[in-house]
Amino acid sequence: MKIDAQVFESLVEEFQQRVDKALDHWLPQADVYPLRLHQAMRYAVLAPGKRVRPVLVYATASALGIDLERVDGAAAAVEIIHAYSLIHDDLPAMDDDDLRRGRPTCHREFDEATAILAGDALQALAFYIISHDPQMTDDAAARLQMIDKLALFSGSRGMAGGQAIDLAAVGKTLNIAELETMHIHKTGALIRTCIQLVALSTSNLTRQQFKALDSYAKHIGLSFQVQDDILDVTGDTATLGKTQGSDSARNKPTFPAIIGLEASHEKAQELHQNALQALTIFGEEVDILRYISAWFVERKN
Ligand code: GRG
Repeated sequence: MKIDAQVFESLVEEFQQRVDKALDHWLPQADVYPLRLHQAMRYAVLAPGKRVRPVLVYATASALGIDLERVDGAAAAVEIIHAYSLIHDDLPAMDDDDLRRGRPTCHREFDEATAILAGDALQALAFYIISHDPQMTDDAAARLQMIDKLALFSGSRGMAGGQAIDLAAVGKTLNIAELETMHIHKTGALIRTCIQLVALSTSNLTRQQFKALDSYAKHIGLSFQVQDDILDVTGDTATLGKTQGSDSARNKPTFPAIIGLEASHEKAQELHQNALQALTIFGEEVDILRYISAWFVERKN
């Protein structure tokens, strides 16, 4: 399919709606016992997020000619892991935030214990989906590898580890390499997982193609975070749906704080170009991924 800006926008919408259906399917209904926990899980996951990780999953699958049914489970699982990380990140023990996705954070809407449990239960649910979804793969070894990747990239050597580095860095001076290491783990690892899960759902990908896609994912994972740091300075709370300026208020190391705003924009552009460079072995079938990279550095929320 030939992609232009309008087609891209409608595909993003289609993918967002598609994952919302999958999420609704996998999340326990709000009237199922224990009610309050299930309500909190649905509240956090189904809140209006951008769904960039599921969009990346579907976009990669469509670029590679993989049926979208095969990756519905992966799309739901990565979004659920992401939602759990947001719930826990907002807790008083971590960032202590009141606003998320334009709504009160989970612990504000419910209570702290329920929010902790909702995050815990969501993490378990993501692994349940990967281990149970019959559409993902017929190959038990591939399914095990998907579980392995999700565990590795979301755990202490991935996202949760990045969060630990982040919490330890508050009020400290990091150099740019240390800042990148933190973000590569905290944000980049889950973005890489999106592509890895899709790659595991097909046997038609060469080693060279896989490496190219992984390199693309590494670059957009970091560019997404650079842009996030920029928006913390230049965005507004209403558009962001979370409290603007909270990173600098908490004295967190960010790209603008370390290299300045202009150099941060340049860094984001450089990462975008590197991501495009990684895709040069492919043709226009992966144009959707090129558009995603541009979206990551141009987004306003
Ligand atoms: C393991 C507790 C724990 C946390 C992991 C990912 C993370 C660390 C914390 C979330 C907070 C944060 C600001 C992370 C950086 C990644 C990021 C930019 C998250 C926001 O993601 P978006 O913009 O959010 O995709 P929406 O709401 O659109 O889904």
